[in-house]
Amino acid sequence: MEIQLWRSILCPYELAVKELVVKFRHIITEHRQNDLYSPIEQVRGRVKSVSSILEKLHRKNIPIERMEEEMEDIAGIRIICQFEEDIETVADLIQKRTDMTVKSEKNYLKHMKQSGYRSYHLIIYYTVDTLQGPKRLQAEIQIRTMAMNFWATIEHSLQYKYKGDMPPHVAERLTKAADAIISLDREMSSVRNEIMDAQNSSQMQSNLVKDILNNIENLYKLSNKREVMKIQDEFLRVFRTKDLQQLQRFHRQLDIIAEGYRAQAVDQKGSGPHF
Ligand code: 0O2
Repeated sequence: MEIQLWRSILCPYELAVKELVVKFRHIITEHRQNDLYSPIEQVRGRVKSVSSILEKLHRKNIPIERMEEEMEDIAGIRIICQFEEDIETVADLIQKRTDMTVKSEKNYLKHMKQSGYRSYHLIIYYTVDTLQGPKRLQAEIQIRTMAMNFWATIEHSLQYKYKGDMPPHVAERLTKAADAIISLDREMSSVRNEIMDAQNSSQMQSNLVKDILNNIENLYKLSNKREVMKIQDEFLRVFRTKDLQQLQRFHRQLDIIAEGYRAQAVDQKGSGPHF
């Protein structure tokens, strides 16, 4: 196939990957802005390289004309979660969306691959708007924990190095490592609530500080500078106490003062900046 033709075939997939990455990253943002724990930690995306497409077509005996129907992972999204429990939450979230339709699912958590590979895969239909009109295409979403991703990345590199002919001693080590990953995920799940609490508090503090500094900055423009300096000193004092409740109280009081001057911080939960 000519290079130009590959480009035009892959172009909508590039758009789909970009859009999907933005949408999933926005889920992280929405959670964090609302002081909520995000089940998604990281999102990455890629369009399969031409050489990797050709290799898979050959391996699976797929005629090139059937490529778009039969190859489900030309567009690929990888969602990384902190805990195994988050994987199901994310899968549910995807099921409920109106802008993507789930075609099929593969649960390699319940049914680990012989290699030791664990991950949750969803194939979705997703429509992009192109110059030629709307185009419905398929994308693969892989959802896994950081630990599972670590294992899969290493194993993938070794598969590439040994070209499917992995020496038994390496395969054995990978199997042992896969067991260790299962234990690690289990251990992390057992302290999940404590970790989530700590992360929520830290996110809440970060949102409060952002809001307070915005208010102080706005007040500085609108009210008595000496008063604002005093507020700033008080903020630093409260901040140094590391007491979230004190910080919340200070935030509420400052909000009332700022309201009086119509200098409230721009709503972090949605509305854009005022002109
Ligand atoms: P790449 O380079 O990641 O794009 P198959 O290729 O037949 O194994 P199938 O039936 O198309 O896969 O779907 P499946 O099993 O859901 O696998 C699709 C993708 O999952 C693979 O894409 C890998 O990314 C990942 N994957 C599946 N099995 C393994 C495994 O044992 N180890 C690792 N590291 N990753 C795996 P590609 O096309 O193989 O490659």
